[in-house]
Amino acid sequence: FTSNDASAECEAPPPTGELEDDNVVYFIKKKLHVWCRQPKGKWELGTIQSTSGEEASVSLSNGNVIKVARSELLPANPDILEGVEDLIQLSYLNEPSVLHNLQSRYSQDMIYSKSGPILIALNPFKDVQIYGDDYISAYRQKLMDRPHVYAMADAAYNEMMRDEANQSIIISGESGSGKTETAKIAMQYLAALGGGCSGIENEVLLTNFILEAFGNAKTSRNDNSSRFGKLIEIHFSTMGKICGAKIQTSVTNAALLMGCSSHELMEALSTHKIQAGKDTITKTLTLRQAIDARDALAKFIYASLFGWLVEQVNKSLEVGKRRTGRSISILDIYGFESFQNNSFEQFCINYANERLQQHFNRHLFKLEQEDYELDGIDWTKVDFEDNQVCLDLFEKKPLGLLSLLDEESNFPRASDLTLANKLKQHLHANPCFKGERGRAFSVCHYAGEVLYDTSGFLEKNRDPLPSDSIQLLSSCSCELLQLFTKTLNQSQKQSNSLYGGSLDSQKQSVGTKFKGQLFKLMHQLETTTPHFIRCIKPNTKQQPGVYDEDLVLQQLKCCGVLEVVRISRAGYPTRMTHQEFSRRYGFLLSEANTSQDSLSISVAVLQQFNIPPEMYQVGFTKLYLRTGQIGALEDRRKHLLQGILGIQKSFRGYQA
Ligand code: AOV
Ligand code: MG
Repeated sequence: FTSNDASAECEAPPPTGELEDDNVVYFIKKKLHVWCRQPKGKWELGTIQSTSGEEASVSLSNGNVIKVARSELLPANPDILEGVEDLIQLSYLNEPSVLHNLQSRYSQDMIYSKSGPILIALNPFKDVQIYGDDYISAYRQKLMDRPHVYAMADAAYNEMMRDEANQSIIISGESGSGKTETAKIAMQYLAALGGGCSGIENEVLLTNFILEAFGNAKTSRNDNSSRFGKLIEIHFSTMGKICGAKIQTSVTNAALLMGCSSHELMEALSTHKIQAGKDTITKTLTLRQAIDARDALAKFIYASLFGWLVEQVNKSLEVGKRRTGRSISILDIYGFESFQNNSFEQFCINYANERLQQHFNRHLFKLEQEDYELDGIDWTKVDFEDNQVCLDLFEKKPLGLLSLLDEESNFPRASDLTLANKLKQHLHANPCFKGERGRAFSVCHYAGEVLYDTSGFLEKNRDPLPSDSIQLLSSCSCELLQLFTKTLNQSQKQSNSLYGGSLDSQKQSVGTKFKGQLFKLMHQLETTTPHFIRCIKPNTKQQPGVYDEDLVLQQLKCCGVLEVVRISRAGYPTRMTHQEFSRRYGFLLSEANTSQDSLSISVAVLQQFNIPPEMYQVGFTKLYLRTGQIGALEDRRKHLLQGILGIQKSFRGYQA
C-alpha cells in the first residue's frame, strides 16, 4: 500500500504560506483545516468543501456550511502542532494561528511561550503555582525546559558566566501586563542562583518593596501600577555570586523611556508654562491653572525625592564598586502606545520603542545569521526589513521631526499649526511620514501607524520648570528640597555652557534631552547580550481565565511579536537534524533506501515529495525548511500511520 498511496500524493503541490490557487485544491482534497473569518472578525476553524471563482463553501466545526470570499480564509496548522511551545514551530504563522496557539496554552495555565528567542508572558491574574524554590532548582538542573522567566534568566546567567559578557533582560508590554512581576520573578531566580554569604541578594529583592511603596499607585489599568521605570543592574563576582546592584530611574533619564512618570512630569510642567509671564501674574491664574501649577511643583518634589531614595538604596547595595563585566540588567520598560488622541508623550515613547525595535531586529537577525553560517547555509537568502527609515524621520538633522520641533520651539510666535505645516513641508518625502488635516500628522511605526496631534507639542518641548518655582524651592527651609534645587540649577548651568552662545540656548529642549538619554541607554544596552520578554495582558478586567482575542492581537502587533514571526518567516523556521528528519519521515519513501545515511535518506524524502529546492536548505547538521513545508509531510505521515493502524486493527479482529 505504501507505494500507491505515496505516489498518488506526489501529484499534489505542497502547501506554502497562504491559500494560493493550487493549494486550495490540496486543502479540499486532504480536508485540511482552514481559518475562516466570521462577519464580526472572529476566526473559526473549518474545512473547504468547494470553490467557485473567488468564493468558497466552508464547513465550520459547528456543522454549519457557509459561503465566504476566499480572501477570508487562511490555512490552519495540522493537529500535531496544537499548542506548541515556540510559535516559530508553527507551519502557518498567520494571526489566527498564533492567537489560537497562545490561547490553547493559556487555557491550560501555560502562560509562557516562545516566539523564537523572545519569551511571551501572558498575565494569568492568578497564582499559577510555577514559581518557588522547587521550580528554581528544576530549571537550574535542566530538569524542566518549558518556556519560563526562570529559563530565560538561567540562559542570561549561563551566557554571562560563559562569555564574561554583560547581559540584559528587556521587559516590555502595556500597563498591567505584568512587567514588574516578571522583573521580580527574574530577580528572584538570579538571587537564588547568585546567593552567597553576603546576603546582598536578599537586599536586592527587598529594594522592590521600598521602591514600590513610593513609586507605585493604583490606576484604572493596574491596581499596583509602577509610576516609574527602572533599569536594575545586578553585578556578579567571578564565582557567579551577586556582589552588588544598581538601580537607575532609568526620573528624567529612563523615566522618559518608561512613559508613566515622564508622562505625568511633562504634563504637569507644560501646564506650568502659562504662569511664566514677564511679571508675577499669579493672580491671573484660573483655579484650574493654579491646580496645575501646584501639581507640577508637587510632582517635581516627589520625583526628586524618589530619585534621592534610589540613590540611597544604590549606596546601600554597592558592596564593591568593581565592575566585573558580569552583570545582568533588567529593564522594566514602557511599551509602544497608540490611542485615539496621541500627543507629545506618545511621540517620545514611540520614538524610544522604535529605537529599541531596531536593537531587537538587529539582534534577531544576527542570531539567525550566526546559526545559518555555522551550519553552512546561504544566509543571503534571508532578508528582513530595517526600520532605519522611520528612525531617520525622527533623528535626521536638520530635517527630522526632532530638529524641526526644536527649531519651531525657538520661534516665539510659532504655533502648533505652524509646526504641523513645517513638518508637512519638509518631511513629506519620507515614506514613514504622512501629513494629515490641520494640526495632525501620522508616522508609520514598526508596530503600526499612529496619528499625532501637534496640540501642545511646542509647549511640552520647551521648558520643564519655570524659574519662579525654582526660586520658591530654594527659599524653602527643608534641606532635601534645597539639595534638589541645587542639582537642578547645576544641570541647567551645564546645559547652558554646552549650548552657550546661541539665542535658543536657555535650556535643552525636552525632545533633545530625551534623545540624548535614549542614546545613552541604547549605548549601555549595546554592551550587553539582550534577552527579550514581551508581557501580554489578556483582558482589561484584571481577571483570570479571560482571553480577549482582539486585545491580545493588538498587543502582539504593537510589541513586535508578529514582526519577529515575520522575520523568522523570511528564513527557515523549521529546523531538524538529519537524524530526526530521516527517522520521522524515512519510512514514507516508496522505494526502500538501502543507504543507512540519514542525510541521503532526508534528501530522498524531499525529492520524492517534490519539495521545491527554494523551500529548503541542507546544512552540515540540520535540514532547514521554509514555512508550511513540514505540515505537508506531517499530513502524509499521519495518513500512512492511520492506514497501518487500520490494517493492524482489522488484522487483530480477524485473529479474534
Ligand atoms: P506592569 O508592571 O506591566 O504594569 P504588574 O507587573 O504590576 O504590571 O502586574 C499587574 C498585576 O498582574 C499584578 O499586580 C498581579 O496581580 C498580576 N500578575 C502579573 N504577572 C503575574 C504572574 N506571573 N502571576 C500572577 N499574577 C501576575 V505598569 O508598571 O502599570 O505598566 O505601570
Ligand atoms: Mg510596573
